[in-house]
This record gives sequence, structure tokens and C-alpha cells, in this order.
Amino acid sequence: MRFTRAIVRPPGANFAGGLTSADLGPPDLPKARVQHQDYCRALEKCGVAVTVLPTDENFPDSTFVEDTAIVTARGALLTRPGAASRLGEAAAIRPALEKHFPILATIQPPGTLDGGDVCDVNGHFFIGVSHRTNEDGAWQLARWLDQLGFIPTLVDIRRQPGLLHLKSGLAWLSGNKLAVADELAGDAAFRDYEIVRVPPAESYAANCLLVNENLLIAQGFPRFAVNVRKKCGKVIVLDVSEFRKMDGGLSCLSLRW
Ligand code: CIR
Repeated sequence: MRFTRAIVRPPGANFAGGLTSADLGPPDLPKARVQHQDYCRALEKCGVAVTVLPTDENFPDSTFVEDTAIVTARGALLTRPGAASRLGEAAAIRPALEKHFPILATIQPPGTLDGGDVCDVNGHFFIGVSHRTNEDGAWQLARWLDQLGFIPTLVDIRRQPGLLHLKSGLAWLSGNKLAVADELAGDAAFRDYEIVRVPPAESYAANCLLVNENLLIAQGFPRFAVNVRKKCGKVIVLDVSEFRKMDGGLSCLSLRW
């Protein structure tokens, strides 16, 4: 699938008040904003028109827009984020998405779903059941995807404490190649794919992002960078250190279609 559009939301003044399990200190807001601008420029270089929403001080984690919706070429769905402090983010993104998708599906209670748990590999959607996405939410999404003609596969990551979301440990690299963190490498769900393992010391790098034959990867993970350079087309390295401090990464920062 070629992406032509993306929606992003820069980090707001209370960005440091968001949820995190990382022990990397508080994020530097001016630096985060520069990194966010560089991220937007990189998307544009890949041929994507970027819509920048205003910051939203009601939700410190609202820069991680990926968690609020699942967007495909055949339709879009508003999620129901699994963290209480983020629940309202789906309604907040609705007006921006409705401009492009007048009919929006929604996840209904008691389902919860974070977009970070959904990895689209060329129409095969891997859906993580995590501490954010519950089974009910995952099945609601699976049924919706199935109706649209996509293939859904559930992957249970609840026993993987190192993975906040499925995409903390999984990314599509191109063709049938996946980047997979060690925790997931043995999962039968990925047996038909060529796996590029992400070394445990570099596990954060697994959250990379394929945008129109360009692979965006996080700066600071040299072994992974060498591996993917051998396997993929163009690699673009971006510094997302301040988002990492808040458990976020490259995929989380945009909705793309
Ligand atoms: C959170 O804990 O929800 C945010 N601080 C980070 C969300 C990262 N989102 C993603 O991986 N899709």
C-alpha cells in the first residue's frame, strides 16, 4: 500500500506528564518538538502529505496519534484506548479523520484497542492482545477487518513485559520481511515470513516504519541499522530519543493511509 496522507499531533506543553515505564528521565520538550518536525519532514520526503493537528493539552500522550485509530485504504475505525488517561483521545481525533472518512467504525465497550497493537503487513493485520488491547477489542477489530477483505491474526503478548504494544516488537520491512524482537521471534504467527531479528540490546529499534519503500529507523541502534540496510531499500534514520522516554516511537507518531 502506498501512503499519500498522514495525521500527526506535536507534543503539548504537558508531554512529560504522559504515561511511561521507561527509566530515561523526563523528555526535553523543545528537543521533542524539533524531532517531531524532522519526523514530519521525513514523511513528506517519502511522498506523504502531512496534516498537523493542534497540540491537545487535555491529553499528555496525544502526540501518539497512532493509538487512536486504525486507518486502511478501505476504511477507518476509531479505537478505544486501553489506558484510562487516553480514552478521550479517540473522540478528539474524530473530526480530523471524518474529513477523510465520513463513516467511521468504532470499538465498543468493553472492548479496548490501541493502534500500536495493530501491524498491517500488506493487508495481513497482526493484532496484539496486550495490557492495552483486550480480547474483546481485538476480536471486534478482527471482524471489521475480515468484512473489509483483510486477513486478521491475533498475537497474545500479555506475557511479554518488555512489549507495551505489538509494534514495540514487530514491524513490516518490505515484501515478506519482518523485523521481530526476540520475545516474538518464535511465535507461529510469523512462520511464513522472513524474520530479521532485533538484538535484545537494541529491542527499541524494532519499532521502525515502512513508508513507500523507505524504512524509517530510530537513531542509535547500529547493529539493526546494518542488518536492515542489507535487506531493505532506502533507510532513513531519525532521532526520536525524547519520544522513547515516554515509551513511544516512530510508528506511534502518525496515522497513515
Ligand atoms: C502510552 O503509554 O500510551 C504512551 N506514553 C506511549 C504510546 C506509544 N504508542 C505506540 O507505541 N503506538
